[in-house]
Amino acid sequence: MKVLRDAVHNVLSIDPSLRPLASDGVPGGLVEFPRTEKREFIIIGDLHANVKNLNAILKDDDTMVKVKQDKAVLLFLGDAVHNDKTGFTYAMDSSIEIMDIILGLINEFPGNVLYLLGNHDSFAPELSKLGIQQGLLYREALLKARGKQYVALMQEFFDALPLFIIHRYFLAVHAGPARGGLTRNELVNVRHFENYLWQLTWNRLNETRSTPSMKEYGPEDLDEARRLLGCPKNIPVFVGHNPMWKWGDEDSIWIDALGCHDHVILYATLDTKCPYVSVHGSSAYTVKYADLELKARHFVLDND
Ligand SMILES: [Mn+2]
Repeated sequence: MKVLRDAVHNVLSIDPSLRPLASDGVPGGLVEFPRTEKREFIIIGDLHANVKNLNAILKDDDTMVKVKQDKAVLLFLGDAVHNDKTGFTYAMDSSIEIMDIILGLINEFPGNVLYLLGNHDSFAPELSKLGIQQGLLYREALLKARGKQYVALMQEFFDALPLFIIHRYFLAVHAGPARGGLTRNELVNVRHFENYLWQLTWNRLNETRSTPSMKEYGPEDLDEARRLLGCPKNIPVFVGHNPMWKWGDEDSIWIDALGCHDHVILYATLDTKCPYVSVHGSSAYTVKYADLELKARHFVLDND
């Protein structure tokens, strides 16, 4: 309980010079880093309760050493919970476990760990995967494991999360831009615009290339989002949420899908490959792969 309470406090205590307050005085939806920001940003896509992949990323390439030394920031794109693999959509223990790890990271390094709100970071009944209401199941599991107060506090945690990052070298959001983009003021006050809140956490790429509906975005919306924020035309936009499995499951990063430019969809749920992104010193980001053998090797050694 204390871990979660501290995490809510830490998320709400992000420096207001980085995270402007909304009009009601509550920390807003936008975190914007100054142009002088020098740290490496390690961007992690949807984990969907894949604890192994999270640990692999944290161990890869001295990630945690850099975070401890204030040389790197971990940026989670949301949706760390709810295993999305067929046959496991009922399983909620891994969701509780992965949030324990992330909440611990937020508390240990509040200035170096950011978690953006995803559509799965919710107890909402409309969250359903293969007909299974994962939001409700997660709530039930938490209720059983941790009690009523913990569930209420987790809702506070969801409500405290920022949704959008502006950095000199990139933009990041869980699902994608809102149709036609949003201004800074709208991003800061996004919790007052239910429709925008929904779009930033649920929007999908328009795959048919027809006129997009209000639930879809395309290359022009990415361009409008960049323009409204005064960003360079080619600034990369990192999102999770829209895996393109139909193009294969050899990898879980999709760059410039469906006619978009400087657009990266990032997922971290595969058992075979675990991509993540590093941004350091320029918009020329690096795609890295965490070593998924690491844990298996340790396991063997531990059992010797
Ligand atoms: Mn999502």
